[in-house]
Order: sequence, then C-alpha cells, then structure tokens
Amino acid sequence: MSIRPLVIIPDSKLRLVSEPIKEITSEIRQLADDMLETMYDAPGVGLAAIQIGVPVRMVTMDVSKSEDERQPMVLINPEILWASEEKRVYEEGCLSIPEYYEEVERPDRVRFRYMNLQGETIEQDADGLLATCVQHEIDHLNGVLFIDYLSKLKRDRVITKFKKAAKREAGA
Ligand code: K1U
Ligand code: ZN
Repeated sequence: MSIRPLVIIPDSKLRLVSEPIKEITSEIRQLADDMLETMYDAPGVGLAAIQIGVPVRMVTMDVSKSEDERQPMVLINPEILWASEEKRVYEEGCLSIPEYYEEVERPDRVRFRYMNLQGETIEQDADGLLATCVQHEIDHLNGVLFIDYLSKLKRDRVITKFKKAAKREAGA
C-alpha cells in the first residue's frame, strides 16, 4: 500500500469523465488499497480515483465516527438510482481544494448501486453524511466539483486563489 499525491485544482485532470472498470484485476485491488491509505492519511471521508490522477470509476469512503472502528467502503462503477425531493445543506470540503469549506445543497437521501471488490452488485440506501459523500464522489467521476454548485463569484475567487498558489510553486 502507498500514499499517493493528491491532484489539486486547477489541474484539468479533475474535469475528466472517468472510465468504467471492466474487470477487477490485481491493479484495481492495488489502486483500492492505495486510495484507502491516501484517504485515511489526508484525512478524508471519501476519495475518487481521479483525485490521485487515475481516471477510472472507483471511489473509497469511510464515514464511521470512530477511528478505532473503521468501515472502509470500495465502490466500483457507482451510480445513483434514486434521489429524494427533499434537500439538505451540508458544509462540504474536498481533498482537491484544501482548507476550503462551503455549504452545498443536495438531495437528503439517495439509493445507489455499485460493485464491490468481490464483484458483487450492491444496492444501498443512504442519508446524512453518507448520502452527501456518495454524491460528492460520484460527481468527481463525472468531472464535477462541489464549487460548481456555488455562485460564480465564489467559484472564481477560489479558483484564482489556487491558480496563484500553483504559479508561485512553479516559480519557486
Ligand atoms: O472527495 C473528497 O474530496 C473528500 C471529501 C469528501 C466530502 C467531505 C464532506 C462532505 C462531502 C464529501 C473529504 O473527505 S474533505 C475532509 C473531511 O470532510 C473530513 C476530514 C476529516 C474528518 C472528517 C471529515
Ligand atoms: Zn472532493
């Protein structure tokens, strides 16, 4: 297992639409291990493969409250099957936009489907943080970031800040 570097905005990779996974190979299992290690190290409650630069439809998540009782999830080709009309506002963060948090409104509850590493198809209902997180992660697979739900003013401001930081780093 290894911790991989995170892709940070304005890297254009974050706007790619990731490819479906056709077969669960040893490379895919290795990727899942690395994503979990990278997510726990960050720390985060979710991670999409593109956030470590790999454009395939895989997500890791762990929304358990206690560090002693980890509940890692690996989602292959996840999709939302149903979303509630009721919305909920949650203050979201993103490992690809470090130290920036804003409130985002999304469906309160969802039903989603995915394949696990054993090749089983799972359908699951979610509310609370799990519902917010799975929507945030599936957005990553489609090149969508949580700042896309904010006003243009807020989005432009955060992108400009990270563009300037990237320029400074390149020049240093
Ligand atoms: O996909 C990502 O960028 C990870 C992101 C997921 C997420 C967070 C909050 C709402 C929706 C989706 C994060 O994990 S940001 C870090 C974070 O929220 C957190 C970190 C440590 C403990 C608890 C939460
Ligand atoms: Zn994110």
